[in-house]
Amino acid sequence: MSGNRTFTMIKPDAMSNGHAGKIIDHILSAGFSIKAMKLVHLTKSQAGGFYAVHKERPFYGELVDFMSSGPIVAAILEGDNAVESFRTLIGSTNPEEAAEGTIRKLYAENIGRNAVHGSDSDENAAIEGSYFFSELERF
Ligand code: FUP
Repeated sequence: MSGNRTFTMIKPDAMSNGHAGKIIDHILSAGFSIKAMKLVHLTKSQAGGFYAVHKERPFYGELVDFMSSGPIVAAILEGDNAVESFRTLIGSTNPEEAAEGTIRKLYAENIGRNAVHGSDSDENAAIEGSYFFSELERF
């Protein structure tokens, strides 16, 4: 059975381009509700920890530099079949391949600066949510 929660981040490119409000509106209009949300500026070490699974990938250094380059908005979202339906809403990792109308198609700059994150499994949604929010904050 699929879960009803996922984790997202509005990344530094979308923040500095002034797209955060439109992205939140897009998410709410799609029927998700916000269970937790905060603005944070990750250190390199915190960004590296979040993306530790990609440590051996060639883009890891660039990804960590980018994700610690400015503030982000982190949030836990609730909705039916949340992980899969949110990944459909945001579109492919590479905005050039993302479907029309998806958040990445609308707001991402490129595959690295791709506006938003969405968890890829229920298990990772729980791990990622607890990376940013204490038990008290995850109501
Ligand atoms: P996604 O699940 O769509 O966020 O994509 P991945 O988990 O494959 O990648 C995580 C992040 O690494 C992406 F959001 C951006 C970055 N990345 C690159 O910079 N280059 C790549 O070729 C692939 C991913």
